[in-house]
Amino acid sequence: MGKVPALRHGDTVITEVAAICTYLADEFPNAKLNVPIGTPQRGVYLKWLFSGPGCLEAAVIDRAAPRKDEPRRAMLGYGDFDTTMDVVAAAIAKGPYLMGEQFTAADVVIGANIRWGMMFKMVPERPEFVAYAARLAARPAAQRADAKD
Ligand SMILES: N[C@@H](CCC(=O)N[C@@H](CS)C(=O)NCC(=O)O)C(=O)O
Repeated sequence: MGKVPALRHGDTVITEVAAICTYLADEFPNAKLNVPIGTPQRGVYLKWLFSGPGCLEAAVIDRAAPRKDEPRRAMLGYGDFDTTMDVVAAAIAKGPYLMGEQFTAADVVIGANIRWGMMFKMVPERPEFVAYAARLAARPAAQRADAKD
């Protein structure tokens, strides 16, 4: 499918941002980017990982490239754009990260979407989003990644 990004780890090739991030977080638990099986909050963590591509990305892309016919709300996995933004904004307003004090792979997925979306004026520059993107960008690992990019 020509997918970007794609990760090769040994003989395994993984595509889909959320799958890549979930895989790396589980494969390298010492980095503490996952919420392990058996932790009650893992359900919330998985919810955010799946809602990155399932809701946030879909809402943003639909807004940027509108459909010819307005789909019925119930047909969209994300409901509507404004609700999707409100839900993410409320979650990160509690902060500093989606899972509270722990920075996880879910922040990599959702945070990249928010940052990229604001960069291209596809996500509104709400104060919660601007502050969250700044928190993520200030992380040393993000700065190392940006320097390589
Ligand atoms: N939903 C994608 C987001 C990344 C994405 O949109 N990738 C685009 C390129 S930026 C892609 O691979 N498109 C397929 C193509 O260009 O053929 C994922 O989770 O990997």
